[in-house]
Amino acid sequence: MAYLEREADKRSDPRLLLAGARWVVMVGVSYDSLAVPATLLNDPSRGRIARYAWGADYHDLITPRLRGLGEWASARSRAWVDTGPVLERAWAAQAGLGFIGRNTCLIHRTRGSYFFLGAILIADEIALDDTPAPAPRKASAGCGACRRCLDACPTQAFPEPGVLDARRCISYLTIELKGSIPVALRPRMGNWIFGCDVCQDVCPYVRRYAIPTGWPAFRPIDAERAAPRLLDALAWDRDAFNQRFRGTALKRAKWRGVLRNVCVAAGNWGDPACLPLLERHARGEDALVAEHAAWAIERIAAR
Ligand code: B12
Ligand code: SF4
Ligand code: SF4
Repeated sequence: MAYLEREADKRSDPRLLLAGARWVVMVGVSYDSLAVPATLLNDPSRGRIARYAWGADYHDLITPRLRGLGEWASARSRAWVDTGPVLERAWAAQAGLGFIGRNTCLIHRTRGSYFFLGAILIADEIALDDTPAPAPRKASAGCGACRRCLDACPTQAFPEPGVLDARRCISYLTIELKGSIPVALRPRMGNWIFGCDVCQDVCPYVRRYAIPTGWPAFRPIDAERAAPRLLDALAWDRDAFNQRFRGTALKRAKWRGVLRNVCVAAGNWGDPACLPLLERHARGEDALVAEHAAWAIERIAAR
């Protein structure tokens, strides 16, 4: 994630992104879908996908709408969701959308944290209408004495409350990391094959207040989109993967990245039924996938 370092100056001064920037509009778009039962998601014979990626790719859906809103408000604007060098959580907290929890997510006190953040930068003066402004919202409810996320994180990625060591985070390991997953962390990854929701799933704000998204496109078309069977996933070739996940956020990790993760999940499941497919991948041309398949075979044998 070297891009984080490269654009530090822009992150700390939005005027470097848009000359004369005067306003920041922060938007939250819920992606939570309660459609898939936890028993299915936790089934070790299935590979689990983080909720935000169950439906259509949020970049494709949200970015044009943010841009449209920016253009409507001003002749000079820029907008991003997740892709821009902007401190989305810090800005959202300042805008009153919520507080930054010990799990480092932006949490709304009556919506939880299963929502994307979008940012619009606006350079011109906005003509405000006469509608009375809503009473200023208290940004913070806060974590209080709770530390559920810190204790539940499978890879112990929080060295201290509110600080995430991304190198240990399953989200980083399954999506951002392009090379080999550290062997010591593989058994802790359980059945996650793309992203991770544990530190949000356990959060009382999420458990109490999560509401289904109003955007049908973020709902999975079926349970297989949220947690495909590992035996099916091991059999996908590049074309099958691309066809299944076209237009979703999974294309970011690409077929070989997801297959690498599927091998780890298969090793953690430990069922010998995976062996024929794993052996095929262990003999395959892709060295990265082959190494993870060999690891899984050893782990199943050790059981
Ligand atoms: C890099 C990144 C990751 C990394 C690192 C995450 C992390 N916690 O740092 C990895 C790959 C691990 C990751 C994982 C996930 N991510 Co992510 N990620 C990002 C990304 C692209 C950049 C974050 C960033 O800038 N980090 C760098 C540090 C320096 O910035 P920061 O922590 O945000 O800000 C702090 C400091 O800057 C400082 N600060 C405050 N004010 C100021 C002012 C100045 C001038 C300066 C210099 C500093 C400063 O305090 C801030 C708050 O602590 C953002 C999108 C974005 N552009 O913001 C999404 C984003 C944070 N991710 C998101 C999501 C959904 C996830 C996952 C839930 C996905 C999943 N299910 O697998 C997980 C959650 C893991 C977790 N517990 O955080 C959402 C969060 C939504 C929310 N409600 O909070 C975001 C906002 C994307 C989006 N647009 O929706 N992510
Ligand atoms: S997303 Fe998962 S691995 Fe990452 S910090 Fe949260 S619980 Fe830990
Ligand atoms: S689980 Fe508890 S400590 Fe963690 S973010 Fe939620 S309220 Fe805060």
